[in-house]
Amino acid sequence: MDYEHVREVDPEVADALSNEVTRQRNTLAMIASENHVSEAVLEAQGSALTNKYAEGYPGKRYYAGCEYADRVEELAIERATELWGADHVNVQPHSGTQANQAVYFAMLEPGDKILSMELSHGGHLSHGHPANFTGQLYEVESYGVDPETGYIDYDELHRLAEEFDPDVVVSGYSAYPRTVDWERIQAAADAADAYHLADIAHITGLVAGGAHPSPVGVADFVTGSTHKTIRAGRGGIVMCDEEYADDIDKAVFPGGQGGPLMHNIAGKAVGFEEALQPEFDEYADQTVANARALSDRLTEHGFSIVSGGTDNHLVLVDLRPSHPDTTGGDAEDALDDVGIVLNANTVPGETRSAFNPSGIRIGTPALTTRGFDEDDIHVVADCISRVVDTPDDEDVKADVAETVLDLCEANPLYE
Ligand code: DSN
Repeated sequence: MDYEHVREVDPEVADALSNEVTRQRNTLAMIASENHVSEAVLEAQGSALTNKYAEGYPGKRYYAGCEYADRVEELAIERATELWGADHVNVQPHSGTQANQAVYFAMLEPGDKILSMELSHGGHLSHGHPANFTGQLYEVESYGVDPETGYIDYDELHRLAEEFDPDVVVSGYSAYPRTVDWERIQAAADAADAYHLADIAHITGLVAGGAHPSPVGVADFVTGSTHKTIRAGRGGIVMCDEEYADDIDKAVFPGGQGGPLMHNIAGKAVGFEEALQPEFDEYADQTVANARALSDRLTEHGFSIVSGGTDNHLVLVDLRPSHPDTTGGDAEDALDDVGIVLNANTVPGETRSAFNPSGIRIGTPALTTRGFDEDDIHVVADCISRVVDTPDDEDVKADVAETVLDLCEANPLYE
């Protein structure tokens, strides 16, 4: 990846692009929402389809010359339908947030009510945060996890649904490490005669690979991102029953977006084809096995894991019991210094700020793509523990940085 054409025109950007590839090769990407797509997906996203305007849908475009755009979008839709089994799929949302926006725009009026997970308990900005359009257009009530167990408090969620009487209940999370019981959330939505939007952004790949139960066929709407655990081109997706198909399509275009990003839709099609291969189920299972191995090993090192473990691709560590003087930001910075890239994260019962919270969120999707197994993950957990225990010890950091490089070289990326 030497970006020779870019280099001829713009050496500064070429340097940044190749430095980014080197950074990804030589560091451990443990941000739970990130992954490494294949070179096939990269190529599709860098294709000439970026030049094409294709407002509308396959066979019903507002511009000429869309025959190949149509083919690519039809393939993305067919493959998504096979992967997740929904009646209707829209692959045009530019992101997961815009997928959610389409559902709200299709089904709600300004002032309607959303019941969703509190951000610091694992929710998402686009589920009703005051700084997001959702928090400004709609009335929002939050549910959360049980402070003792770290699991969703489904009884309280049900009670809130009856009391608040929402128009939509949102499930699906950004920092929740446990299996979601879609049926119990559907029961709460039914009790309020509300729609149920399941945002599976983080776990699209786990659901497609059979490593997490699917909300398709339970919730009215299922949204997601296409570049996280599913490892396809960057963007979003909306799935729904046939009865909502027209409303959703109109809400995506022309309701919320103009021309679709056809090059990214090509990347989605290619990534979905990869995810349809039998190996992808093994990838999904290994991602979860690696997260469990990480959680178990960090527990042995004395870390406090929110909910006591994980059922999915991420581990949420509350640093307060084991490292009361270390913030999530301190840990993020010290680990970044040695090539372990993750993010500081709020934890349930947060006592610091969203900007410098008390936890770290650690994900295994990208390392699993590189071929890491449980033994490798144990080494990574040992590295995390050493650095967080002694964030200012430069000798420890130098030693860990060497181990990180060894792991990267043993599991190469974009050779
Ligand atoms: N930025 C994503 C995450 O890290 O969870 C969500 O959009």
